[in-house]
Amino acid sequence: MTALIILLCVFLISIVLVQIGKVTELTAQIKGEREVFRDNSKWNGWLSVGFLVFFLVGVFVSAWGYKNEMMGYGPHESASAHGSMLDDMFNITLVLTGIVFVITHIALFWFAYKYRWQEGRKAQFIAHDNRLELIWTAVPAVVMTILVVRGLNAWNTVMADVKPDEDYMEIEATGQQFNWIIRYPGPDGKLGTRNFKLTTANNQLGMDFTDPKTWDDVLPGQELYLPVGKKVRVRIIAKDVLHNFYLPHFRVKMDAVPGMPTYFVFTPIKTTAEYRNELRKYDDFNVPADPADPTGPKRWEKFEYELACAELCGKGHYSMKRIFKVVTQEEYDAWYRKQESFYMTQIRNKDDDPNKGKVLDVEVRQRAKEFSESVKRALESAHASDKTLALKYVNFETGSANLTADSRYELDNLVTGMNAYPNMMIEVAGHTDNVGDPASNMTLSQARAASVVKYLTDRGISESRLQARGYGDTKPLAPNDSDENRAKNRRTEFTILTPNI
Ligand SMILES: [Cu+2]
Repeated sequence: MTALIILLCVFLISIVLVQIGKVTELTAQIKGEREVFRDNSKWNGWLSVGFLVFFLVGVFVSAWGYKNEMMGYGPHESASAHGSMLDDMFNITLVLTGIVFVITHIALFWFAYKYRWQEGRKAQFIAHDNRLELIWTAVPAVVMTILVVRGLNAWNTVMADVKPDEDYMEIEATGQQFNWIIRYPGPDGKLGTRNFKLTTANNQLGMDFTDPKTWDDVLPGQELYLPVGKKVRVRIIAKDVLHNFYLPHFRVKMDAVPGMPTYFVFTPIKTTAEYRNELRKYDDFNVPADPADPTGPKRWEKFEYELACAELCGKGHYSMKRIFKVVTQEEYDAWYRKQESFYMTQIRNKDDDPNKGKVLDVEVRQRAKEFSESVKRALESAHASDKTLALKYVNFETGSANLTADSRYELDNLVTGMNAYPNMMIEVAGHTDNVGDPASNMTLSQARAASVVKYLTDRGISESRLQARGYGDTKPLAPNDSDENRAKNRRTEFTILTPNI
């Protein structure tokens, strides 16, 4: 129906226009062609001026109306140290081209009015004018030079890599269809080596676990944190197709190219909370975030810094969104402490661990710390049951009392503990499962406890502080009904005999 009415209107308007044309022709015949031509020229001149005013006013009114959508202005101020530099560049270009735009439009339409056809006026032809040529060549050249020099300066500042002695943190972003895998270095501050040939379903980044730097690397969950005011260098990598690492609020945008690592360095200067507080001032952000829930949180309260992929990389492109929370250093440290090493939690001692069967330095350090803490706790405890501690990493060769090479780490911790508490006396106890003959189990467990005691006395601990005792299969921790339980029952323990230290 609407379409029909529109068609009808168009038809009627065309008829009116045709009729006006006919009337004009008739008047021309009556009044004389020349007079009509002069009137038309005058009208066209005035219409040009009218259009000029209407157009320029419209341009400024709409620019004012949309000012809050412009980058670097109002709610769209940059949240990174270099961001305002880029915004300023856009704004200076906008102002300069804006001035040219206004002048050329005024000139165009004002000239159309001023030099409209008039009786007896003749056009003047200028074939060549050196002065004019010079002006309209030199002025744009100077303006362009200023813009280009500023642009180059901004480019060099924004794209500069970190200097070797600078304080910064490095993270890695790997784009793949369809998510970003973000890697943080562990406490060593260094990201471990990668090799694409090592990529498996469990090791999607192809991290090289023979490199100790990978052992503490962290792959955080959905929530990513950055400390405010800290320079961040992002290594950007793509696994499959082109992606683009885009953090619009920080004015960070860099292609992720397969086979060619890129990077971007930026410093967040506003925490998420500070940015929300700024948005709060604007009406646009004081509406409910979810229109279906009018009493729910406002838009400014739900604001988050987003990471997007700005390359149309495939069907699931939109789902590459991630959230970066910018927080104070203390909040960041608290979050970072909760993160666990990917290697230690997902790979260690599984089939694809190249270090399977080896004790790593970090584990030696970690176990030493845990050991001394548990001895301290046992000494402080009033309960007799807390005084017995397992020597979890002390093992023997099958069927013999010979200690395995790796047992020394924990036994050295025990030596350290005995030296730290010179009055501490202990009983070392050997236990077996119920496989085999009870009498020989008893003998074996006794021999194993004695092996441990010998290790300690060899390292200078007085024999008077040590007792070795074999319990055979008489004190199982669990019923000997499964391999798992039998493994639990085969154990070496020590009990602190001195009640108070
Ligand atoms: Cu993508």
